[in-house]
Amino acid sequence: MKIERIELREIKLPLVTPFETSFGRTYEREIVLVKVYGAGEHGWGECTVGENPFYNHEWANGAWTLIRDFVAPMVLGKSFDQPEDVPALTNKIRGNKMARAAVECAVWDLAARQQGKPLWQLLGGVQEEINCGVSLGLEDTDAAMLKKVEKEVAAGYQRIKIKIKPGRDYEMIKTLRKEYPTITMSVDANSAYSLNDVALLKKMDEFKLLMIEQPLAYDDILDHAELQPQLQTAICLDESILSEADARKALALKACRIINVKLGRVSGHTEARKVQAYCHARHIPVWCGGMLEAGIGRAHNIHMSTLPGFTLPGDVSASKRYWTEDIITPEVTVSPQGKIARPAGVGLGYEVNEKRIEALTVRTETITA
Ligand code: OSB
Ligand code: MG
Repeated sequence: MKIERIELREIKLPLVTPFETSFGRTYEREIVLVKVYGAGEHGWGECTVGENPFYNHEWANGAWTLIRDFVAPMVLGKSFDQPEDVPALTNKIRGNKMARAAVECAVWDLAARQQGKPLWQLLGGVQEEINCGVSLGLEDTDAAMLKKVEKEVAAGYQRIKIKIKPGRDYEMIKTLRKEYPTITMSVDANSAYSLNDVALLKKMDEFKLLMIEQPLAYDDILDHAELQPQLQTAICLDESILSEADARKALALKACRIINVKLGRVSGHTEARKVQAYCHARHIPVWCGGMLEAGIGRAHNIHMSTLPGFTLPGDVSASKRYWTEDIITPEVTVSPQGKIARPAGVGLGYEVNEKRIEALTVRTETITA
């Protein structure tokens, strides 16, 4: 394979409802899209960075510059056999995995199109449908939270994840649990707590949560290893797992019992498959996390989620929960049983709506070999 041209495009896309986590509130997404060209075909990737460097070190404007100045020159014009060879072309770059993943994922789509296969087939996906949950952002009142839970339970989602932060945790979850004693529920702290909060975190065992996601620092596996044996509830690591090597360390230290795989966070499909395989061999369940992706990123997540071991419901849910109109057709829909069917078409298996993308575009840049 050889990449002849990379097009960068930034779009602005308002969320239908703002999304609040312990690190901030998002009203509108700024999304960097990547289109790669090779041998008369093209492939799409979506950079999963946030608008600011609060979830991790990366952010949209930084990712744009990094892809343009470093990732693109390292990939363009190079001959390689398969998409698995792309990470090695860019691994001189430290960190910046979401920026690198945007290009790597686009190359996977390109390879699938060149071979006339659906992406899931190229990845080795086995599941015909994927299990879906939702991630619910923070609301100021418990009444507003309850309303959101009610809506998503009625829609059929298999698991409800609630964002928590200090001051919006124990009492709020208690209220939700009282109303919904039997639904599968989890919480996500996005690193808002420390080992000083062990007593509070232990108290949450009474809610029989499926997991508590990333309670402690984003870069700290060791403190999670100290916390996990003190809790009945399973810890799931999100921010702390950037690679198969991190998964190995977290499992060796028993820092978690579940791992959230985010394509961008681990630098793309190649590494995501390694994390999945490592966990699967050790009977550690994984699930696909979300980063408020538009359709291209969402489609990549769906393909990844067909791999064995993605058994727990992920954060990948219907397009309409995020956007008045998505950038792919058909939009992603979820069945009343809370499942998404894997697409049958070539590559991503969804049509990229270039007209819609053009209308949302705030800047473009083309880089050639
Ligand atoms: O921690 O999983 C997270 C969104 C932005 C940043 C981090 C996270 C999230 C979500 C949203 O939980 C998942 C989604 O619906 O895409
Ligand atoms: Mg998370």
